[in-house]
Amino acid sequence: MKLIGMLDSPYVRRVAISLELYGIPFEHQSLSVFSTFSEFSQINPVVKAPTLVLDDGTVLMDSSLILDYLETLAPADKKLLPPAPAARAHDLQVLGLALAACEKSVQIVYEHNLRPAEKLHAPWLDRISGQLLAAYSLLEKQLGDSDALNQATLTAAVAWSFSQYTVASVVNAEAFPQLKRLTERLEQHPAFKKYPIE
Ligand SMILES: N[C@@H](CCC(=O)N[C@@H](CS)C(=O)NCC(=O)O)C(=O)O
Repeated sequence: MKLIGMLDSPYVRRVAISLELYGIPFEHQSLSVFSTFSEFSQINPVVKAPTLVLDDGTVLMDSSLILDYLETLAPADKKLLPPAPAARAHDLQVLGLALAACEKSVQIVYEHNLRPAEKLHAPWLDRISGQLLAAYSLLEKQLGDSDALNQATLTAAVAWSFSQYTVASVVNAEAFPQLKRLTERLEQHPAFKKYPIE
């Protein structure tokens, strides 16, 4: 299978790291949704990263849907989500917060990079910055001092690294010691090192 998209996308990166942890072989094609829009559109006309092209030609998009499929392929001892309902609900709650943090960070980046400076909309920026901080505050509490490596913690760490890479001025790292500690630890894992934020 082929994973399309750049590792500076937290969504692409969480899929690449998960594939590595599952032990599923794949080819990574680092196409940009911006600078290589037309090449990307030939693979997926919707131009969303990540896109996963299966060996039979099926095209999947949206990281959570892709990971839903990959989790079915993973051997039992490598699955990244717990099957028991209560544990699953807990991890999905963490994932919802981590993915909201990714989305709000991306929205802040797009607001600054894709709009002419005179068209920046301050009330929107204030709103999404507040939402981003709300997501990280809840995530900080939910994670506690967890040391596990699973879909919830890996996505939280990928989200945190992305926010520190792109919107560090909005998210003061010192206010989120658990996220900082977890991310520093997981970024040392070989799967994270193999697929670094670009
Ligand atoms: N919910 C999606 C979000 C994916 C997403 O927004 N990816 C960005 C790159 S970080 C993208 O494709 N941007 C181009 C666009 O939305 O037109 C997921 O989990 O995969």
